[in-house]
Amino acid sequence: MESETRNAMSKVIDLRSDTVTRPSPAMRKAMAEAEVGDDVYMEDPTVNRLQERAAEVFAREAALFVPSGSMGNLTCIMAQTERGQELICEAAGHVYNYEMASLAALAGVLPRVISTTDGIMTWEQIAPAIREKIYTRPQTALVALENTHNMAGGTVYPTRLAHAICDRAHEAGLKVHLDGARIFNAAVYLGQEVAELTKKFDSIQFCFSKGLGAPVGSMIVGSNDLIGRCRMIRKMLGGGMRQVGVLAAAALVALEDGPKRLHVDHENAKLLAQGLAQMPRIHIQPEKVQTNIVLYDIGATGMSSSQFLQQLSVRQVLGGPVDDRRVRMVTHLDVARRDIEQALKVIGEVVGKGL
Ligand code: TLP
Repeated sequence: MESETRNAMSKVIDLRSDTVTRPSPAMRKAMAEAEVGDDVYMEDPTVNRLQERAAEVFAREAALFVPSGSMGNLTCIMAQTERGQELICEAAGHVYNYEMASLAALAGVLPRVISTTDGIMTWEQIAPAIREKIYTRPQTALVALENTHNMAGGTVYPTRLAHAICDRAHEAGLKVHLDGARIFNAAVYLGQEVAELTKKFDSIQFCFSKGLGAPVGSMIVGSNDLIGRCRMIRKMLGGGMRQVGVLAAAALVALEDGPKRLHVDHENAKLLAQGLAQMPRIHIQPEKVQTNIVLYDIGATGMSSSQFLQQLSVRQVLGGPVDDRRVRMVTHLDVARRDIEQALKVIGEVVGKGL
């Protein structure tokens, strides 16, 4: 009781990311009771169950549990490229900006980036970036899309557009990878199944540890052949895990229960965006918020984003900087509507007060 009171008093509203959620009581119970074995021998029954279930949900042959989204993306890139080849991705994409340049440092692949306003590439933008087949040129091997697009504010690929990119890329002899860290958010927004959204991609990576609420882990989904190659690359990267069923158990709960409540995060993000739109010196277009990520510009307040965020953090509200003017807030399982109302009150105070 005493600790509950202390928690309530010191409640921080953490909107830095949907990665910050703590495992739910159902996840903790599943973790405690998980049957385990050595997954490098492929003998962990809970991991095997999770992989089979993920393959089933995505209507694919196979799946592979990996420690993180970053390792999932890198593993898929390495499985589908050779050193010295090129990968086409969006300029604000995660694989290019937030994975320690692993695609260059470890995969030996050169990124060719395409700038867009909303993170959504079209085939018309991609086609001119494909290299000619001249032997002195690096050769394009892979196109990587991100759905939802994190740093464009959780934007969603229209399914027909993503399918068309896959079809055209395949005709051009290229593979297509999906960084689907938040693909379930996209599915909820579109009212479509993840299997439908992703059916034409050669490799898919999705995260359990974002909106779905698990503490750790991501999944690669694709053909038996792809997953066989990814298993070897995962081991090469040090990602072969042993009695990891304790984590897979939480991920199984996340996979079954997580998608059902993502619409709540989207409603909370809308509420936040609409509240922000009414504040002086904050620039945001709330109609552009599609899922659980809210980006807004605080430049007109005269504060930098780090100064602004510092003012919020002393009042127990946390967000993250995108750049000097822009701030990102992400809704998730551990924030309720009343937390958003409180965050708006605090932001209103800070904006009203200025520096
Ligand atoms: N994103 C994190 C940060 O790294 C920015 C966040 O807080 O949003 N793909 C996408 C689209 C992601 O947003 C992330 C994480 C990853 C891959 C990597 O996942 P992890 O953190 O599990 O390696």
